[in-house]
Amino acid sequence: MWDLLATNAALATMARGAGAPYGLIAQGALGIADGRIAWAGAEADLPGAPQSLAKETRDLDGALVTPGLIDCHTHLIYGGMRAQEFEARLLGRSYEEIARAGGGILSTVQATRAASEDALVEAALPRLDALIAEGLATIEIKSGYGLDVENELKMLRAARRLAVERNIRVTTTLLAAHALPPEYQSRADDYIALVCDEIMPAAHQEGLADAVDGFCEGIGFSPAQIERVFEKAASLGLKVKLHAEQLSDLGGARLAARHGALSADHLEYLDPQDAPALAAAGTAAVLLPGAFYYLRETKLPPVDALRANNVAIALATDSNPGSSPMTSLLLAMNMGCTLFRLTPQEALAGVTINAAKALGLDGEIGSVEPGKRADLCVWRAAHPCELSYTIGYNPLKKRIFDGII
Ligand code: DI6
Ligand code: FE
Repeated sequence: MWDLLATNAALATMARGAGAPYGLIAQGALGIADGRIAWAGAEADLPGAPQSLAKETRDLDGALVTPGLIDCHTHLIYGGMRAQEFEARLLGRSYEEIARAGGGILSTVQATRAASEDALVEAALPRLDALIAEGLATIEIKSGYGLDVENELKMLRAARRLAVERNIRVTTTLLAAHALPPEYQSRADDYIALVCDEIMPAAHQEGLADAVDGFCEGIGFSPAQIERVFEKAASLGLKVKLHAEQLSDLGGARLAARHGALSADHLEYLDPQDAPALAAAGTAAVLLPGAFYYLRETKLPPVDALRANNVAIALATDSNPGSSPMTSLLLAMNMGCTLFRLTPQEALAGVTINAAKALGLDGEIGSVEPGKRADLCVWRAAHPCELSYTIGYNPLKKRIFDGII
């Protein structure tokens, strides 16, 4: 006996290999038991009379049901904000210029170090609530504004606590190799040693890091330095991912693929010839149109090459105080379509099944299929392309997390 049977739904299952676009089942039904999807298919194929199958049945009145949304790349935990930097950029200074002058990421590092764990949680909750209001079920949250043992761990603990404060799944990523902390100026290799010898082992020992990330960039770390981070992560059994080719092409995506990374993220400056390496490694491409938009980038990620090589394309907010102060996955979907020319189907896959793949969780979440967690959204929409179509309109009717409405 299932806990719940929902009938009369338009199911956008987003199941891989489904024949119909979006894996759409027009007159669909869905059984939920023990927080998981027990059955999903055409109502006509239900294995019995509805009342005999579940303790409770609900008629969804033809509403659209999708997987719960997944934001697979965020920096949601941080102290302070950077509205003045936004203003400075409008007065003519560039993002890189500000970063090199000790502003940018480093100003957030200062504010994050000064904040208590409680304060970080309090500051992040309103941002998280904005995402949840649009159907978020799972969020990846990175450290990277602490840049020492104590503060990186503080950020990761704050991230984990969000899953206690709200009904969501949180995955955490150690991004200690995000920027060079001021006390290590001109000693980048020594800082990488600290990351490898102290920060990463400490985070791992406390079970605070589900993965390890780095910023491979002129204003970040070199491929050789990132490689040291990746090698250490592998020795601890931690998965890796990389901020690659955001502002220039240092070959980060190739490096990520060589290390079997879960994802390579940003990728505006990706050489199209590197797409096959991502595909062969099963490394997802995470596109972040919010940062592209906010930095007024003009170089487009090579979407055609990613598509042609069947690289899984995910979309995320990159929610952070500097380059993407955005807390809307629906807006990321719209921007993915308007700016990167993704189709609405690719955009929805980008925040469901492919985002799950980017987190290594596509066996558990990301599609409406038997066995997966019952994370679902019920929308005031007749067709899934509507989710990418509007700007600033929220059609969410109900959110189901782990089987609970
Ligand atoms: N790339 C980004 O877009 C964020 N981090 C990164 O490596 C920006 C972080 C910030 O500006 O605070
Ligand atoms: Fe980022």
